[in-house]
Amino acid sequence: MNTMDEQQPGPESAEIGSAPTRCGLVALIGRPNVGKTTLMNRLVGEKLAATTRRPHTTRNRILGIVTAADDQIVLMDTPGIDRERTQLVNQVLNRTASHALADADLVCFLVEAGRFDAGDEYIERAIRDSGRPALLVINKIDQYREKEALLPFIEQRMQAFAYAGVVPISAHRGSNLPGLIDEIRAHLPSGPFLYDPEQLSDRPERFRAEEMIREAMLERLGQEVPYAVAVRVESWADEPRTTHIDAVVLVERDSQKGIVIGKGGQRLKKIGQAARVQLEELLGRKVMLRLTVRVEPDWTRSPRALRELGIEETR
Ligand SMILES: Nc1nc2c(ncn2[C@@H]2O[C@H](COP(=O)(O)OP(=O)(O)OP(=O)(O)O)[C@@H](O)[C@H]2O)c(=O)[nH]1
Ligand SMILES: [Mg+2]
Repeated sequence: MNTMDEQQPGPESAEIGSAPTRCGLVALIGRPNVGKTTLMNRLVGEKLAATTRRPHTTRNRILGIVTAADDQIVLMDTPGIDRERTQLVNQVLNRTASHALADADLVCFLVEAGRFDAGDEYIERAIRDSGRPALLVINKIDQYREKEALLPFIEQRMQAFAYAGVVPISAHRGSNLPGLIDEIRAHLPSGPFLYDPEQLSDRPERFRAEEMIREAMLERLGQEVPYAVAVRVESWADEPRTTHIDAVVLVERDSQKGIVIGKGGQRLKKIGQAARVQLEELLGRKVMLRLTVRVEPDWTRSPRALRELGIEETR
């Protein structure tokens, strides 16, 4: 006798059109540069936010929405948590991540394969204190050679905290992302969708454009300009053939302005060219981009300037 058959409802009990849905807020939490945004962009299948080789790239909570059949995963990308942050801008970033943690139905704690330091421990403690269920997501396995060390590492972490699951991935290569999605789905609460199934993010195109410009810029600056750069789109005009975008790059000091502009304006030109290519891909049309660099002294220290730039505690 097949017991499976017995458990299936007969045709008379089918609930047509009323399949129960699942939906949850899933926070991507981790140290700066572990690959949180790369993972969100990959899972959503579009570039929603900037990713760079530098730490402290993400400055806002950004939602990435993945809807498939009866499940909706609302990913919350967050700024990397840095336990040694002292500047105002950095404290704001840490708080944004903490709020996301408090709001989450499930936490994906991202770590880098082969590296677990005091910064990760600090975050693990915060997750434990939050009382949220968490998956340990071990990223960048593509560049990790000592695979035999992975099991002892996982055992060690499971002793420190009762993770609901452990998933090794490569966000960059896309390895084991279906495995991660399955693991997330298994922990989603039942409930109605929070967003339209067609929607991919809570952010407008303008925000994505600013992110693309910022990414093009950060990738082309050395360490001389720390994180004191921000981008603001000041005007946007969709004309029949072309979209005209004017954006300003804000820096804190004249010396930084010179660095961004480069000799004879060469660096700014290259930044603009790279950003334009990305913007044309995003919008699917021709883009004319005008970039201006402006000095706004000490914006990273001014609560008002941070707010105006959209760098605020989002929840
Ligand atoms: N080799 C490898 N590199 C990766 C992987 N995932 C992300 N990266 C790289 O790691 C760097 C940081 O990625 P981000 O996605 O910006 O990291 P983040 O955690 O969002 O960083 P913050 O926003 O600064 O907190 C980028 O250069 C990515 O290309 C991966 O699976 N393998
Ligand atoms: Mg990021």
